[in-house]
Amino acid sequence: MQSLQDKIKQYEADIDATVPTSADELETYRIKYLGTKGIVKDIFGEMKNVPKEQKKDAGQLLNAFKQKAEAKFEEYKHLQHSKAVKADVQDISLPGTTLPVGTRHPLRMVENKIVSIFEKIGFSVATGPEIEDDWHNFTSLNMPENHTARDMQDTFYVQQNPDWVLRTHTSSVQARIMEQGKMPVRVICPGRVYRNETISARAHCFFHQVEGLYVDKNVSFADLKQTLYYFVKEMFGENTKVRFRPSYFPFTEPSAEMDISCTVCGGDGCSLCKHTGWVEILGCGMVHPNMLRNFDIDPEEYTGFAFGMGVERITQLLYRVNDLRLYSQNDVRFLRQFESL
Ligand code: 2U9
Repeated sequence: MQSLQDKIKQYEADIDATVPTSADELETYRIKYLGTKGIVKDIFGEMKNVPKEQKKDAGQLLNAFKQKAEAKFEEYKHLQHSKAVKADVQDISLPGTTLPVGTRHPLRMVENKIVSIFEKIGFSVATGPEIEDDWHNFTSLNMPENHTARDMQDTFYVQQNPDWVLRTHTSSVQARIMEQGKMPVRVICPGRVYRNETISARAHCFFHQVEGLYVDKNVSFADLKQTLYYFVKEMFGENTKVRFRPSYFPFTEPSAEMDISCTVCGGDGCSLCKHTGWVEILGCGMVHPNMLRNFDIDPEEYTGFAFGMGVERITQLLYRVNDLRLYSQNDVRFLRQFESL
């Protein structure tokens, strides 16, 4: 009995001295005293050696010891959750994780550049819907029903309503501006347009345009030429040469296509310019009098010029991208090449 009392005293002193500070330390304590092979169990086993007349006292002693051991565990039980809490705490002194930063899409960069060039000479940006009605996409633009120019454009029709189309050009935005009837008009219209084409390196079912329109009193073909000369020098460099060839567009009369000296060979002849030294970059012309009448504007009082270009074409000439599909595949190996621009 004496030795049992001594043992318990020692263990109790040990329990008093134990101050667990973590879930792990508490678990070590639990296993040591309260586990299936722990001290409490072990010491209860010693009851069998206690003489019969002392068993009652010994039992009380052991129960008190067991309660003390359990009370200690209960006192620090809250530490069991400390692991989860700890994991939630952030070390705010650690350096931040760097996230990969995206870059502007090459088409967007080129579009921004085109727009900023025209903004410098007083054009403002106008945008409009990509789903258009027949009037704004065709009829108001001098392309009445059955006009052959409609066939040139491989239109996507909206199934629910045959009057609706995916716009085939951003000219529909200019139509909406003209409709407002506020003169003068000097707008630039960037945006995505759609054509029902089989996708290949040279054709896609959507592409991007920037179209411009200037309508005022006394606007002449000379104004058109000077505006486009300025654009070409800003976009492709001071030494770039320019030429105009007669063409046809339903919106304009007279109409022209504009070429610049080849951006790859500078005019000497290469595969890009098919050995001509020239590459086509845009279409343009004087706004057709019928169009002005469609918007209740008197062609005797007002004249205007308009032009349109494909952003993919300009990007191809600047960066030699030779496959239209690359623009929409989102392959980062392609996109990263434009990171530093
Ligand atoms: C209004 C008045 C005039 C828009 C014009 C072009 C010439 C033109 C295309 C050529 C190839 C763009 O990249 S492309 O698809 N466009 O050449 N567009 S004049 O003239 C307008 C438009 C609206 C009210």
